[in-house]
This record gives sequence, structure tokens and C-alpha cells, in this order.
Amino acid sequence: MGKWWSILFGVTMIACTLLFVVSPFVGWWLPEGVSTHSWSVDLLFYFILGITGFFFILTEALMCIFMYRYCSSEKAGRTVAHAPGFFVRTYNKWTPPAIKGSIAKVLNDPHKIEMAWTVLPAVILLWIAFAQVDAWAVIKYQSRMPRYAEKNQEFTPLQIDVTARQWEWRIRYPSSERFVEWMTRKGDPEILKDFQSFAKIEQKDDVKLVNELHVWNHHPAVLQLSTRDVIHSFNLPHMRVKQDSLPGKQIPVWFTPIKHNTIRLSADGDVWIDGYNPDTKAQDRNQIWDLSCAELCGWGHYRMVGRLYVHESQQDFLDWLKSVEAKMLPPRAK
Ligand SMILES: [Cu+2]
Repeated sequence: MGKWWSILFGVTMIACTLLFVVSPFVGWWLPEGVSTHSWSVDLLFYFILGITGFFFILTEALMCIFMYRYCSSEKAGRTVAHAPGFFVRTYNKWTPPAIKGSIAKVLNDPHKIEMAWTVLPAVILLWIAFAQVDAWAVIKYQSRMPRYAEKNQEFTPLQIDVTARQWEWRIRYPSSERFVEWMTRKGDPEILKDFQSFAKIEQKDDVKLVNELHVWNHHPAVLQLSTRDVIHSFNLPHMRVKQDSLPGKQIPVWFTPIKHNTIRLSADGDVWIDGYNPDTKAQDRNQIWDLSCAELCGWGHYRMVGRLYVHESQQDFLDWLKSVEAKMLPPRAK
């Protein structure tokens, strides 16, 4: 019977491995990474996957081989034990066959094996801990994040306020007027002050939306992330961005897209159509970029999904911002 178990285990493992191998080709894998730092995240991911995958397959294969080779069998010395009373029980008094050859030498010295499986993972983990520092610093260190172009040299990032709540993303943008000032009046102390106040102070003409995150291509976006209730996790898989939002804290998150998704307005100009391929004129799942919550945050967690729209240019973004303003702002009193 033991042999059948080993075969069942082996076949299951091979099937799982095959499933894993084909999944990138049938769309069950990570989406394309399209931010400036996504390659460094992917590199670490594939490196760790390679190491863990190698040892996983090795240990599972060994387990199946050992199960097959050293399983109990009916031929093993059968003994009959006489129990008191009416019961007579039969059981296998089985001792495993002796392991011979070079493998016996290794197995007979458990100290060496234990040293190996302690020291080797420790070295690998330590190496990973140091190797990821640069990637982490670029993505998470606030001191390295893009900021307002104080010296008129760099460009000003787009700044957006994202507030999570059960179960939606509330997203606040500056008004188009303010946005243009941020982008054009560089090195102006007054604008710097205004730029820095955005995250803390809401203004009447801010543009507010739910579950719609708009940015534009090749330009850094800094999101000020907070939550109104419990912990949520802001997750943009295409940008390789994931950050918990913590009650009582405002945490900046940033990314720069290097690709835009093909987005378009509905015929009446009211709704953004998700996933549109201009070549086939059909819906394309690869063009739908999710903004999801990666932290189980209550029963409605599953529907805490927004969309990321990366416009082609700053002008496209500005046009969009103005179009939203035109619909949302009440007419100004004269
Ligand atoms: Cu959530």
C-alpha cells in the first residue's frame, strides 16, 4: 500500500509542478510589471522563487522516492500476536531495510546534515536580507521619494490623497488650477507650502472620486495613504506597489508608470471603459489594471476593488481632471 501512496504523492506533485509551469502562458501569473521599480521587485521575487522552488521539488522528490523504496510490505516479517481473551491480532513487525552505500554515510552522521540544513538557509536568508535593501530603499524610504521641485531642477510629482474605508478607496485630487500651478511654478516657496499642505488640509475645490485612480505615464505619482477605519492594504499589482494603510497614520507611497493602459471614455463621455484594445476594438483584460485591497478587512473585502488609469500624457490627465470638475463642481456664484 505504501508504494501506491508514494505514486499518488508523486503524480500530484508532478501535476502541481506542470500547472505552475504552464500558468504564465495562460494568464494565471503576475501581471506585467510596468513601473520604474517593478524589475527590481520581480528580480527578487524570481530569485526567491527559484531557491524555494528548487528545494521544494528536491525534498518532495526525495520524499516520494524514499516512500517508494522503503515502504512497509506484506513480505516483511509477519508476526502474530495473541491478545488476551477472544482477540487475536495480526500486525507487521517491520523494520526498514538497511540503507547502504554512500547515502548511508551521510545519513549515519546526522550532525553534518543538521549543520548543512541550518547553515545553508541561514546564509541564503542573510544574503536576501542584504540584497533587497536597495530595492526597499528606492520604494519605501520617504527621504528618497520624489518631491516638489524646490530648486527648479526636478519635476514635481503628481500628488494624490487616498483614503481607505470599508470597503472602498476614496481618492482626492487637486483642482486643475492648483495642479497646473504645481507643475509650472517650480522653485516657488508659496507653491511648495501649498504642495505640502495638500495631504493635511482638504480644499473646497478638490476633486474627489471613489475607486478611480488616475495618473499619467512616465511621471512619478506620490499617494498619501490613510484609513478611516481598519487596516487595509493598498495594492497596485501592475506597479508592484503594496502598502498597508494604518489607522492614525498617513503613509506616502510612490511609483512611476512606464506604460499607459489604453483607456477610453464611453460613447456618452460619462464612464471610463475598462480594458480596451485599440487594435482589436474589443475588451482586453490585460488593459484592466486593478487597485485592490490585499488585507482581509471585513466581509466586504472582496469588493474593495478600484481601477488604475494611466493616461498617455500630462495633457490627457489634465483634460480628464477638467472633465471631472465640470461635472462635479457646483456653478460658482458671481
Ligand atoms: Cu480593505
